[in-house]
Amino acid sequence: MVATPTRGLTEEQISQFHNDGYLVVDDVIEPHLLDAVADEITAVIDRLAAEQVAAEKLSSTFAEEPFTRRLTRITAESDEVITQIWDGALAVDRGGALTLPSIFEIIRHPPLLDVAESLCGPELIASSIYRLRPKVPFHGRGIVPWHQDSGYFEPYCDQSLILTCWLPLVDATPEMGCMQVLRYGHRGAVVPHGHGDHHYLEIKEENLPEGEIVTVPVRRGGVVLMTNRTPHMSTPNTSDCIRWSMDLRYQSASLPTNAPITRLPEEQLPDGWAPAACYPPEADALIRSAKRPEQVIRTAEEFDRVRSQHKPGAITERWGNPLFWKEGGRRRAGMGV
Ligand SMILES: O=C(O)CCC(=O)C(=O)O
Repeated sequence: MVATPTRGLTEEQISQFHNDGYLVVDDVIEPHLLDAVADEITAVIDRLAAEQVAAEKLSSTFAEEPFTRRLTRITAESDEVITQIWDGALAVDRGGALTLPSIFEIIRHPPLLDVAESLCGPELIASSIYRLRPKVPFHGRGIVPWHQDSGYFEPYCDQSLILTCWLPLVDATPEMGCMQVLRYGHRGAVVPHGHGDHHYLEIKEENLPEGEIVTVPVRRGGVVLMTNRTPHMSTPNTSDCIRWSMDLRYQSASLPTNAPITRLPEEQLPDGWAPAACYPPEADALIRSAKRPEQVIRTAEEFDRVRSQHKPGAITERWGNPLFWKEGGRRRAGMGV
């Protein structure tokens, strides 16, 4: 069955998002696009698992297992495959390229961009801060503590909207460790963050803003939208299936960005800001534009080129924390966001 593409958000949905700090939208991503992501990830797992078998660290590649269980079987014997996936090994076999084409197709999926445009405006930047999360049952790394995404971003973007689109590749239920959000918690400032386990930033309970904890199950094809100040976390996966999910981020091109674009007159930033970005370590890309369509990034190869030419900028050591990022490095373990 093909989902009916959503043509952006209604006025009511937009106000609900701004009021609550989050919104669930069903049937945004067409199933065949999610199937394509699962297929490409499976090909990567085939390769990584075969390497582990050859190194005698794994007894089998477990190729007969379904996508929702295979990594659990592998991880029971060796953590190396899942660790490489968490750390962004998905594209090692493309000569350092970074993005699976199927993932890029989701990043540029028109119905998803329609939703993002409803909130961020028509000149849209896709951030490279996209994450693929294989949340294996009872595996510690998938448990993400309370945080606001702005805890990771530069303070000058605190009051701007950087939209997180969290989308599962499988139905995400409470047992599988779907998202929890603090409804209304986005209304104030970015609160202090410290370091939790697995290098994720964490808001201590006493620093959590006022709000109502809401568990947010979402069906495959749906998206959970959050602001960058919305406190959120995810609970343990106590089911017997892997909660595969991705989180993507969008913002307006008028905000600080390192995307290689010609800024429009109305987008000029104060001196010294360009090419400052809300998250300088990773590359931004123009993903939709009516005013400079020739600069839009349209293929995974172009996206990879922007990413590989990007010179990671330093981040403000806002919480007195050690940097997660190494100059010249790529995504590193623990880049929780
Ligand atoms: O997927 C998760 O469990 C956590 C996701 C998250 O924290 C995020 O998207 O910012």
